[in-house]
Amino acid sequence: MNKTIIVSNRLPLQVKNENGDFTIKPSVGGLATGMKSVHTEGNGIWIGWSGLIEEELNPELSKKVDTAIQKEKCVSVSLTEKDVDNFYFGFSNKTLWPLFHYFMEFTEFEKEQWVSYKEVNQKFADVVLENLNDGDTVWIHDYQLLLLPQLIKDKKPNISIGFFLHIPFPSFEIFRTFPWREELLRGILGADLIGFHTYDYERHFLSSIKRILHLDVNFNEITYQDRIIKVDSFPMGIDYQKFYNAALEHLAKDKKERSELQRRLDNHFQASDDTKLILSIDRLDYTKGIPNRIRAFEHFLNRYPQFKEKVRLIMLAVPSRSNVPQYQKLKSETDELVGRINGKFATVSWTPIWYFYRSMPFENLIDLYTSADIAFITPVRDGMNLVAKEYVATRTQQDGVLILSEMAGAAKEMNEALLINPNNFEQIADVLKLAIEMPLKEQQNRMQFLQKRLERYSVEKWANEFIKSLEATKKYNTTIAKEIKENALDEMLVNFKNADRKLLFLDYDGTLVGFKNNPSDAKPDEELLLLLDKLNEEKNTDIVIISGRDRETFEQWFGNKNYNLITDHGVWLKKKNKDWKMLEHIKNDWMPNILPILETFVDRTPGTFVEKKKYSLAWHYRKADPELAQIRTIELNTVLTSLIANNDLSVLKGNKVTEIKSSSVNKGRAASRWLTQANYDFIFAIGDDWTDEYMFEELPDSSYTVKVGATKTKAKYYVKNNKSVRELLKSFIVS
Ligand code: GDG
Repeated sequence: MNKTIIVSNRLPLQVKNENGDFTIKPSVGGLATGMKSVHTEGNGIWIGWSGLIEEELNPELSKKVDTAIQKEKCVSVSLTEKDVDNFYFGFSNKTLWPLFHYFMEFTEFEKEQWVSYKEVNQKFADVVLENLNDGDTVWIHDYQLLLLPQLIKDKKPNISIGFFLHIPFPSFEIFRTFPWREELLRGILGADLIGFHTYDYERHFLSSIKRILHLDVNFNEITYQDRIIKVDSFPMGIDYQKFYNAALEHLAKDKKERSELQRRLDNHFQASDDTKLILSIDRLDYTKGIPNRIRAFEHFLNRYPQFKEKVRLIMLAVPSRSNVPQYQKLKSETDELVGRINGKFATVSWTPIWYFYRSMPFENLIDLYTSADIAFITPVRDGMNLVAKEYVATRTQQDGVLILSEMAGAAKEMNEALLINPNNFEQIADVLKLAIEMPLKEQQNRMQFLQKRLERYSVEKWANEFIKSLEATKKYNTTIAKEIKENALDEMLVNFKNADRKLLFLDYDGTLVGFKNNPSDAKPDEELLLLLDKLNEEKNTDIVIISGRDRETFEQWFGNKNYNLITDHGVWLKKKNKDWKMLEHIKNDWMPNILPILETFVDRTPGTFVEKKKYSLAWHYRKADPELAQIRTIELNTVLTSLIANNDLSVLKGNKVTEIKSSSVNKGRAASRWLTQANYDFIFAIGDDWTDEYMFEELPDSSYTVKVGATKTKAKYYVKNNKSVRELLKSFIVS
């Protein structure tokens, strides 16, 4: 039975070592809840680190722990203390975490830690591969395991792999500073589906893919090696019912059953009728904007002194990564700030900030959520932020106000919250006042909208949507052409040998030679000429180089050769031992009208130029900014629409080039015309570009049509790149 393997840095378990006695409890975090159905279905397993280091365990204990972990359908990856220091506290939390959250000043680039990151990703890969069977699906989570997708894909190319990043993906301008950027991106590209919380992170990622790896991206699909990789956004939800029901139960409790914390909160409300409680909950992390929040609250008390002794900020900061120096500094800064502000404003009966530096049991979390009039969530950068969503889910009376930083991923789907810029203290002070004074009706209106969406798009739904989308990529990748190798290649060569009359159509740019920044630099090299000479001498074999290039260029390059040539997309033909002949009589009186338009595009798009051919005009944008070029091509198409219809022209979108030419010529027509000359029983055509699709489409079904690069095509087969084209052509040489 096929299964899903979930992989994350930590297992969803709490393993405690108390003097050699181990207790294992499933942890109840959002991710574990969301993945529950995926994890428990069939033979599903979860692979990750248990939290115990190798040094803590002898072989006997280790076995004991593993057995207990297995009972929870989990498998542990064993890590040493050094691994944890360098891979987790080091590279994950001193490099990737700050860099991806735009904290460049905290980012360390240490080679030793990078090496450890690679080694630990390999350790994870080894455990996954040990537990993997054909037909299984793997879902990898988060920034600690960015290299894992490719490590698995290398060994098991047919396994379907999903990857989800829980933190932001930064803008290209930030990501480009990372020394091992290519390797990291290629690591992620081992996945078939790559998920982010928001569209912004998705487009930042795609932008890096285009600019750093120069890969083709078509909307949200990346063509890479022989696969199409899908990139999409899946905003993670929460276990809505769990929070909603816990809040209902909490409110139904009578006084005696209430927790100590709740009793203290109740006392606060007894102080006066118009008292308000403002709540924040987060891990003590510099991304969460804790010092900013405290300063903004100070600013609020100064600006609106009427709220002194009425409002209180209750701040729960959960200890986190306290081995990392930046976190220690943040802790002292927070302590100091809270101390200073409480010292400055406190009265005998009131302290403005209640600050807890600890984690609390779930029950207390619910006490806080249900008691707070306002949730005050102000990260300076946050992948999603689930606390904001949890607060909303506990508001069973639909009262309460959510103030949320627009820098949190959650802000994208929580428009009814009061959105703030965490660096704008004036705005925050005004918004706090607005929240305190917001009429109940308005609170309820906003809450209703927020709750509806959260209830619908729960964490379970999130997980299922991701898996559904991953399933869909499987079908997708089987519909693209097959790579021509092994059996298919052998069969083709046998047919070639046995055929009486053979025909090979060969496209030039991007097929026989690679792309150069300047088209005139793509001259045939010695190796290619030798290969073409040999093919040309094969018995009963016609080779035809069929190209959009102009006659003059081919004459210059191949004038002393005896090849069959078709140029200008099919306008000119030169047969072996014959002179050039015009196949189509084409007008080019349209060119003076179109050229100035293209020139305005060149002026506005750095790195582009127009190639003036005899029968067509080509606008090349290989060296331009890929995103700008994409926008400009759409724009150009719109501008040309009416002109091309009136002049019987067509616009061809080639490989980083848009070409305008007469509709009545194309490689398909030229190829069909060639076929009428003889009775070929073996036909082969190879090309890389849209212009070659006409040829693939027109040739008889029995032909071998081959695309260079694994993209959507009408061809039956593909080869990876120019190098493989030459290898393939060599195999036709018999004599
Ligand atoms: C990362 C991304 C993204 C907090 N204190 C206590 C406690 N919590 C629970 C909350 C909430 C969770 O921890 C915190 O989740 P966040 O989403 O707010 O933040 P990160 O930990 O930074 O998570 C983040 C998330 O991944 C998911 O993709 O949203 O952007 O940074 O569920 O309730 N739970 C208990 N006691 C506490 O004291 N029991």
